[in-house]
Amino acid sequence: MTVVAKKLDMSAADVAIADFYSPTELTDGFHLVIDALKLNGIDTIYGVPGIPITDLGRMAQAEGMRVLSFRHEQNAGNAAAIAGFLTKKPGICLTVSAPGFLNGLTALANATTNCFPMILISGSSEREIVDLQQGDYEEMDQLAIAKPLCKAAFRVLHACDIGIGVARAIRAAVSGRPGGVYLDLPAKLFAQVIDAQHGAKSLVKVIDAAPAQLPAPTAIARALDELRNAKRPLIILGKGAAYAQADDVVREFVERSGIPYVPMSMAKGLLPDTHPLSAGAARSTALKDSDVVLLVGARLNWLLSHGKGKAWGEPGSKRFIQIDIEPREMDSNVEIVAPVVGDIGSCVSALLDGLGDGWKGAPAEWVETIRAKREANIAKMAPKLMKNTAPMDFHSALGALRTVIKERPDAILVNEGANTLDLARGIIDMYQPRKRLDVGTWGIMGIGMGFAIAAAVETGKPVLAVEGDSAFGFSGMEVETICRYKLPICIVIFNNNGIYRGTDTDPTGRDPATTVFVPDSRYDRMMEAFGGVGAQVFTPDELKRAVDAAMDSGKPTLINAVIDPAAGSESGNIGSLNPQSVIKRK
Ligand code: ADP
Ligand code: TZD
Ligand code: MG
Repeated sequence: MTVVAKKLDMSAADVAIADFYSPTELTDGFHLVIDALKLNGIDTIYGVPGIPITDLGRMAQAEGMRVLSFRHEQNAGNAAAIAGFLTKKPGICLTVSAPGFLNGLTALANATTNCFPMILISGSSEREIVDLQQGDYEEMDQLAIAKPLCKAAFRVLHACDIGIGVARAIRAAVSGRPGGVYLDLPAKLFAQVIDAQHGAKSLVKVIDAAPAQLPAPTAIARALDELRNAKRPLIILGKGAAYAQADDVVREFVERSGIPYVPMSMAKGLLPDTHPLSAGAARSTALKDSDVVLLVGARLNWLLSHGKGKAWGEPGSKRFIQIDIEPREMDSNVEIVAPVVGDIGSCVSALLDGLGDGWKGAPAEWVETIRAKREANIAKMAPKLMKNTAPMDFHSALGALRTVIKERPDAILVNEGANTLDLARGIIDMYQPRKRLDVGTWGIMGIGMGFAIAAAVETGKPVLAVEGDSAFGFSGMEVETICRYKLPICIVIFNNNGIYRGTDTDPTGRDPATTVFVPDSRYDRMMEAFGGVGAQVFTPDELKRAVDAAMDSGKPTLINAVIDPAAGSESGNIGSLNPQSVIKRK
């Protein structure tokens, strides 16, 4: 009793009285939540404190967990989401009720969309009052609101159910297709006291949270038949393949099969982008002219033009094989002639075994076509990356950062923006798996600082965050968090004075245009305000030197890279998605 009573801040007299009446040791909701997380190997929480979870954070820290406090829940949620992607354990985001919960919910929905495992744990108000809508402090029916936006949502009402609640949340987040889970913990739960032994017994250590899912032998045989009959086979690696951490077997399969591959954005580096079979720089040709396409942890969503249309060449020219853990992903956009349902490690191993000694390699003519196209495209791009003049454009600035990552392949690259994103994705080669973290399936702005912080915390590696000036603004206040925890993060702002470009004007002459910001802003001074290092650079050489200094020092650094405001194009590479008005008004 005494130990627990002290944690509850009882006076000495209260403790004596409690000891007299109750010989057994007690525990409470706070401690059971912490014990349940720790029992399952979860050691880090990202969140924002407040009623009713302030003490939960404090106690978790006191119990040895890493608890990182953010300035806004959305950034804490993004941190939790990417922690999930990097570690295959659910990242935990902890928020207060209604507004804090809603701020975290965007990140939860984004995690679910991207198939990242995370658990949003929010404190909530009194059920009796919420359900009668009597106006409690931060009243909101959070469970109902979360449900349609995540993979699963649970509420725990009794302290003795915390163990099961946490276990269900963990299993739901990481098993099958990973995703976001909401766990609703009402204020009253935390202070509920139960017998400590009973409490300890109620905890559940989740066994085999994400069990291997073996593909059916017939599915493997069907897929191999398709590959054997292909004249122009192509592999597309998606972020599911990066998440799966089956790096060796994926690499072996690509190399043994000799089939060219295109990495999706966050799968870059699974094999080095400089690999002879990489078709990254020949993407258009590879998509258009291939005849059999093997998708590995990549969905045929908008990022792959839904598997149809001009990007994929002649209608009917393609046969798709798809490896995915989610059976319902098959035929979501076009017919999948060889669905392979299972986890990527097991499926790719089975394909590799099936290639056997009889596999003759991919047709040489096709491999050569892709190689030639890739080399031609790389040669065409090269001079643009080498200019060393001011003002910088995207290409010349990215040329410098490309060299930084080549020299520091274990650094993690976080990337968001429009031009800053699309051009960096093409220009900066990645050399190791799970080193490129970006806006993902939704193309969402605001992931930058949350991703950067969690990447540094979870991996201990240096982080380079390449940010459009608009993109950075969505999570910019977290530079204080970066300074507070002294994280080895170097932020480079591509400052072109606005969204896409900094040159638009309001035709009426009244206000700034909708896409422009205060010109020549000094974002570097934001970092200096909190004790970090700030720098402003005008040329690629200056940029390279400043980034190298930051990465060598490991100090929080923000580099304001001045980019020609006229250099960008509307929406980067995806301007065609903008609807066009046909109405002309005078
Ligand atoms: P990208 O954006 O890189 O194309 P997507 O997010 O569209 O990637 O696709 C990732 C896919 O990977 C999802 O359909 C998901 O179900 C799948 N996936 C995630 N983890 C695994 C795994 N371990 N085994 C098999 N498939 C997985
Ligand atoms: N809000 C959210 C949450 N996500 C979004 N994707 C957008 C708004 C729309 N949007 C984009 O798609 S890119 C972008 C916005 C606002 C910013 C582009 O400006 P930037 O990049 O400065 O970050 P460039 O280099 O100037 O193109
Ligand atoms: Mg910009």
